[in-house]
Formats: sequence, structure tokens, C-alpha cells
Amino acid sequence: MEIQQIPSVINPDQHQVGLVHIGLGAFHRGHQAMYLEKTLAQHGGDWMIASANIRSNYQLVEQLEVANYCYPVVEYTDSQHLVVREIKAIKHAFFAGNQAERQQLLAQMSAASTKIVTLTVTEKGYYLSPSSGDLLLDNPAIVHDIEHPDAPKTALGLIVNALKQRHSQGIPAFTVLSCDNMPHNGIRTKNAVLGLARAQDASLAAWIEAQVAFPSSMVDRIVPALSAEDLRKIEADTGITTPTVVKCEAFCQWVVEENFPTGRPQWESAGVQMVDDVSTYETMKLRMLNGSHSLLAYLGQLAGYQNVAQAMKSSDIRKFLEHYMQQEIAPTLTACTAEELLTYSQQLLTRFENDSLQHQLSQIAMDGSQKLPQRWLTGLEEQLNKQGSSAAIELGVAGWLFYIQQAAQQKISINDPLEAELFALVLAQYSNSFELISACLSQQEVFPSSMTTNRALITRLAALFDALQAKEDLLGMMRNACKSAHNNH
Ligand code: CS2
Repeated sequence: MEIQQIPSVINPDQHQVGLVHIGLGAFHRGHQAMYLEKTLAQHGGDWMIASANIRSNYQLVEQLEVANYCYPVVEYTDSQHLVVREIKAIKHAFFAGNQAERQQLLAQMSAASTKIVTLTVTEKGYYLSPSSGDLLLDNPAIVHDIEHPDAPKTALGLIVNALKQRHSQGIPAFTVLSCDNMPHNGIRTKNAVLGLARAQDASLAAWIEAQVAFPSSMVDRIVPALSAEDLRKIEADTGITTPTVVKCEAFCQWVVEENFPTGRPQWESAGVQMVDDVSTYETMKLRMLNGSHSLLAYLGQLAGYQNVAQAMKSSDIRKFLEHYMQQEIAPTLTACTAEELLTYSQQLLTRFENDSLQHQLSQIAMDGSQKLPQRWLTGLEEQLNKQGSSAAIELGVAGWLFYIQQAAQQKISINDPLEAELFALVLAQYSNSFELISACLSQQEVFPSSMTTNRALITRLAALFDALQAKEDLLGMMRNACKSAHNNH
């Protein structure tokens, strides 16, 4: 085992907080905090992070405090090569689930020294309808934040409250940067924040609309959640026992739209790509990487695999993903050259094969209703319009619905905000699978309306669903999907 140690060279006492982050998970610690660490090491400046968890994981906040906000990131290139990077870019952490700390967090967000608020709250943390991007005004958490603007529970409520304080004190607005896997995440975040602000105070909403920049960004690094077994493996490989350790792959990418009227760290020196428009990168990543991940999550688990690298050992699954990316998704990514897409998809397959990551398929399978519109369904819609079918994505959709039905029958949670609605849909009495699939495709928060009435699509999905129920050989179905993709060309 070859281990490279990279100690931190920054002195946190010499830098003030300039950035507040909401969503202090492993991803933030292994991605944005790592980029800030590198930027501070090269340029200094007051760009330390104050990072907050809103609801879960009080323990992590405590553990970070005990460790003086210094933690290791273990980057596995493969099972023989790893880098241990020490990170000190987080100056303070809050647990906003408790009232006193929420007030401290709001004070930090309202302070003139805070220039940027970044977010990793996952897709569901924006309370938007996944297909339309409209704010869910009747969601209980949003209803709470409308009724109690001074004791917000959501990231949106915290942002609106802090902006209100800044506005009333004559302090310029901060910039809001979403780092979640959503399409046009800046625009979606703006819609969410403005939707909540409008429901609270129209003049505040107008000020936010005029003053706050919401650049979009594309983030990429595979940072799996850690199990007790992962912690034991990290200890065996590195001797590290600290509970705040982060494990991830060596690859890391951040593409950020250049729109920071309040100033920003010199991120480009740390390798961040600052661009005018992130949409090409974003669509490519969401459909190719995350779309493949979701195919692995449902079909891989149905085929009996537990983690990404294990599933990749099946040559049928590997070929299926290759077909998905190269035959079904590449044609939808018209802004990229065929060569770029081929290289990108090959790199992804290699990244998925990294068996040191132990990336659990069940983790990726969570929140499917929030993820699949941007990962599969907009691409599928484009393919349906162009050539009438898209065999790999269609197998994915049938697999997802079958996976939900199995979980519903066994009363196992699928960890999805629409779980109750989805369970009701797959458990209802139908005379055949065509009716079941039609009912599911009418769930308009997830599926585009054009699919609801597409009888040819519903017929194909129903046949796949029947085959899954009949326990037909799934790997064989994957091989067929690849063949039918060929026949379409
Ligand atoms: C994964 C992502 O859990 C998931 O849904 O697809 O977290 C993925 O690992 C990251 O987006 C990689 O950048």
C-alpha cells in the first residue's frame, strides 16, 4: 500500500469566515472544503467556512469541535494507492436543529463578512416538485417556515431570514451557490428561495430578486457514506481512527458559473473551472454519471449486488452501462463531441470499478423520485421524440417501479419523500401491468406529462415489468436492451 500524506499548511487563526455552508455531510467535507483548503493554502484570505447541519447529525458537529475542526480525507485511487489529506478549512460548525445554535448560524449568515452561502442539502432539501421545479408550498416544512419565519427549519427559510436581516440593516446580500445534483441548480435555488420569500413578504422577495446572485455549479466526487466496516478498513489501511474521517475517490471536479458580485475565493488556483455556463457539464454529468449510478442502484440490486464495484464485475452490467451512455445518452448531449463523450464514459466505468470505495447501491437508490427526472426522464423524453424508444432507460424505469413494488409488499422503506404515494400506486389493484404502469406514469411530480399518454412506451414498460415479476433473467434482459439499442440505429 502506497500512502501519500498531505498535511494542511493553513493557520485557521489567520483567516476569518467568509462562506457559510448548509449541509455538513461527507460530500461537503471531501469536496468544497478540500477546494477551499487548497485555495487558502495558495492565496490566504478570509474564506474559512462556517458549516451547519440543519436536522441530522449533531454528533458530527460535536466530533469536529473535539478535533478542533481538523479532519482527514482519505482519497483512494485504487486498493494500492491512497492520499491522506488534512483539512482545516472549516472554522466552525453548527447544529441548527437546536435553537441556540440556529440563532448563532443566522447571526453568522447575516454578518457583513459572509459573502457566500453554499448548499449541499440533496435534491429534496429544496422542496421543489422534481419535474417542474415549482416550490411545494403545501409541504409541512415550507408551511412551517412561512408561519414561523424567525425559527426556520429549512435551508430556504434560513437563507430568507438571513437576507431579511441583511436587508433591514443595510448589509449587501450574499451570493447563494447550490452544490447539489439538480439541473440548472442556480435557477432552481432562486425559484425556491423566491417562492418562500414571496409567501412571507413581497417587498423582501423583490429585494432578493434584484440583489442576490444564484450561480449554478456542477459538483463531482464519489464520497460514499461510511459504515463501521469502512472505518475499520480505513484504520487498517492508514491507522486513522478519527470518526470525522472522509473516504472518497481521487477524482474531483467542480465547475462553477462566474457570477459572484460579492466576491469569491480564487478557486481556480485549486482547479475549480470557472465558466460562463455550466449547463453542458451539468447535463453530461447528471445523465452519464448519475444516470448510470441509478441504473446500477435498482437493476444492480435486483440482480443481487450490493455495491457499485461488485456490480461492475458483471460484464453484462458493464456492457449495459456502456450502451446506456454511448448509444442512448451521448446522442442527447449535442454540445459535446463524440470523442469527449467516449473518453468521459470510459473514465466513468473505471471510476465505478474502484473497489476500495464500497459505494452501497442502497445509498444511491434513495430519493429516486427526486433524482430520476434529471438523470433519466428528460433524456428519455428526448429519445422518445427522436427515435421512439430507449431500451436501457426503459429497463431502468421498469426496474425502479418493480423495486418499489417489492419494497412496498415487504414493508421496507425506500427512503423517498414520495414513498407513501409511490407505495399506494404500486400496491393498488389493477387488471394488468399496463394499467399499473399507466397509473405510475400519471405521477406528474416525477414523470413528464408526454409520457402519461404514450401507449407504446407504456406497453413496452408493462412487458418489462411482467418479465421482472416472472423472475426472468435480468442480465439477459440487459443484454437484450443493448441489442435493441443497436437495432434502432
Ligand atoms: C450518487 C451521487 O447517491 C447518488 O445519487 O449518484 O451522490 C454521486 O456519487 C455523486 O453525484 C458523484 O459526484
